[in-house]
Amino acid sequence: MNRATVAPAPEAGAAISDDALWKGAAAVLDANWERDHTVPSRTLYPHHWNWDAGFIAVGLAHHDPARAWADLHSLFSAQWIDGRVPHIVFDPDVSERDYFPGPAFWDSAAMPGRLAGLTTGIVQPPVHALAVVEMWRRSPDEVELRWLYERLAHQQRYLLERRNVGGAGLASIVHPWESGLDNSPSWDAVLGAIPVDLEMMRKYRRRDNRVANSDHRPTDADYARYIAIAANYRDGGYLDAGLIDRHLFLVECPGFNAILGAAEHALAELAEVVGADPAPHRERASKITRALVDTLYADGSFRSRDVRTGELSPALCVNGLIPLVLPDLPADVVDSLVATATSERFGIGPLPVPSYDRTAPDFDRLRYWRGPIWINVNWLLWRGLRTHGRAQEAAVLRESMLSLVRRGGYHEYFDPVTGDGIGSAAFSWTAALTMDLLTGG
Ligand code: 2M8
Repeated sequence: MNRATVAPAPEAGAAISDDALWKGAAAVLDANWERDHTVPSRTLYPHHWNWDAGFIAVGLAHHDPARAWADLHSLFSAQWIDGRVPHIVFDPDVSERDYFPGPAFWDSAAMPGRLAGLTTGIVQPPVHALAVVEMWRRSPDEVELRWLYERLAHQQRYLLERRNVGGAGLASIVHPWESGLDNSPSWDAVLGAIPVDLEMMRKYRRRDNRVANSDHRPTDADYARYIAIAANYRDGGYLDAGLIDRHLFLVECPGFNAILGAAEHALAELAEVVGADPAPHRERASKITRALVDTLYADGSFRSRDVRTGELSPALCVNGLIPLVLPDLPADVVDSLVATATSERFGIGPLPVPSYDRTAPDFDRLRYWRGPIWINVNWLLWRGLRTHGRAQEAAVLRESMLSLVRRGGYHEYFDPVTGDGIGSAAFSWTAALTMDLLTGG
């Protein structure tokens, strides 16, 4: 596939049939396929990303299942010895100049814990088991399933054991990038205590701002902190022991942990297929749900927690609604999450849920994870609503996601006021999840 190929976005406002929407999504996934994996976007993200691969595999399971299995196979081939699955697996054929921070910054080749490939040393939310259930349902491949099951379970053990920094049975993230919601207001309080060294940004050159509108991206101050936090973790050899004494960013994110719990439920299903014992997965899943409710639930939604201070973030962000994906969430908690999701703060309706509380004074409709609408998190909420029998809200959310893509194209994110597409125009997870939405899941 020619690297320059970018699938055309549907014309804004055009009445697009489901068939045309499907074909457009397939064209994006085909154009973004590279040898043994799908890139999130040709322009902004030319490597193999961790949680993107999970969402993309859900769409590929409909469109080209062999590619879904191959994509996850190549991602998990880069799993580290301790079980972590890196947040980026770098394509050795892509120039260091085409993404920052690239392999030279992460220096994973020097790390004894790495097994194969040039990678980062941080992780992302473990959505892959959810995707594998869908892949198995639509196009079973027993050899691949067995291969992946072991590695998925190893990933869970890494997150639940080595990352249980706070001791409550939840995984801590060590970097905002690990949440997938990079510049979410969820981290503002924690980041506020970390000094900004803008000199650092003169030493490095960001590439994202050269290929995307800088008003839609994280600021230089954000990036200076991202680099400082990543460098600190890297300089400690990416080791997790003793992090509490030497790392400033340690956060329990409700979205990350809800996905971790949902992954245990998915692994219980997969365990039955491969002849393993599903019971430990179910036990771990219910422990995670309990820990989430006991530790991160406050005032009708979930908040992230600074593990060093024990403080809950005051910011009400979309990650606080993601625990809806947990089937064993208590009914009163489900009710309050649905109430928040349908309130003026997030307002499931003509438009899907934004990434941040619409009524917050610093709601920013254009800046990345500080307001814009993202399809992947809405897709998780859609699954959660169906899990809890909220068919009506689920149907409204599905239709609002589809009409957004029909109008704006397969964009990376969307303006929560106008519905216009922003960010990368031919974005893989938007295309992949559109396919799943079209089939009704
Ligand atoms: C965004 O994050 C990357 C860093 O991982 C970046 O801004 O360069 C996020 O939206 C993240 O969730 C996503 O996985 C990644 C690739 O699509 O882009």
